[in-house]
Amino acid sequence: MKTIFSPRHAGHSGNLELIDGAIVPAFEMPSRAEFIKARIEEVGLGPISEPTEHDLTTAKKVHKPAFIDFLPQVYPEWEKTGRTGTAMPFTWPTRGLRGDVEPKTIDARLGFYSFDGGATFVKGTWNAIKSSHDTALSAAALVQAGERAAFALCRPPGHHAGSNFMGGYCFINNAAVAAQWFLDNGAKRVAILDVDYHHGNGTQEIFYARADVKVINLHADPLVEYPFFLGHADETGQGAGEGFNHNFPMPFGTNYAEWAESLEEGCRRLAAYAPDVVVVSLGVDTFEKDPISKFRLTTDDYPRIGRRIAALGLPTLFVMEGGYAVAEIAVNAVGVLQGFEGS
Ligand code: SP5
Ligand code: ZN
Repeated sequence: MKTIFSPRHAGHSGNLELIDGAIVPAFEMPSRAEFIKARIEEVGLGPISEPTEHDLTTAKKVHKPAFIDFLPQVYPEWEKTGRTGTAMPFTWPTRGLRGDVEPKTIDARLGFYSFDGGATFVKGTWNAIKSSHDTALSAAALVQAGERAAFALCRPPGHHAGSNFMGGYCFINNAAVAAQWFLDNGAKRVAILDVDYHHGNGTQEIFYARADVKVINLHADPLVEYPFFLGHADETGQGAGEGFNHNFPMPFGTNYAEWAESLEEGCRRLAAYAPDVVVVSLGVDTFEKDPISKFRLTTDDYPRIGRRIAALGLPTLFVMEGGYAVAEIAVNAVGVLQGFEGS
């Protein structure tokens, strides 16, 4: 399987986040992608190449154009205030506040375009976001050109980013952009299978009223886990999209035998949709030793996930999402891809 990877991800580095009541170095860090790249080379998964540049036309179909235009402005505007370090929001237009008037200052606009404080910027962040977006589209083009599968080693991740907001380490929703790109290039139906530990709230929101993208999410129950405010089983889509969104929330402590029941039902519904292509939002934060998560999958389980996805028999684009047990995520993420390839 071919991999697309950009060294430009590394400029998104040194960010801080608020977690457990403290400001700490962000768990979403450059070594994540570097370990995965090294593991691909170690096991000989296949060639690794850099993305080509893609314009933001497709991104502006799944996101509001003004939101996409905001992202490259963030750090220059932050610096104009005389600040350095990590740019992050601290006020959000939640219930009872105006979400329809874009304010003018950088602090206000950061809050306006996010749902939490988890999408933070340093000087190299926009360049990394753009490279991650280009990585997804370059890998999608490989599948479009006839590869059975390809791996977009995206960093930063994307599945928490919605049509008009960032959050949860995510800025542009790489999987959603890739799905839209497949539709714009001949696919009639696309399925997104999100196996990250956290609900892919951004992906769900983007496609919620659409029947041309089926979204299947396996994740920790939002009653007790981030992102808390979306991801329940009764969210099945709306309007033309009714019946095209499928959530499988699971309790803390879920092991592979239990998780695989949701995967099986998700795959059954996916196959019934008969999509032209599958986009897998590949998070490996379901791992038992993940530092911010509470499922119990083990390293041996990840190739099993890959084998089940391969059994769908469909062209497949893997898009990297979360996973924070830094050394192990490489073995686990590449384990899914090896399992897909039959090893
Ligand atoms: C792409 C992705 O996986 N984003 C995840 C963002 C999670 N942000 C909030 C995490 C809160 C974790 N709380 C538990 C901490 C245990 N010490
Ligand atoms: Zn996650």
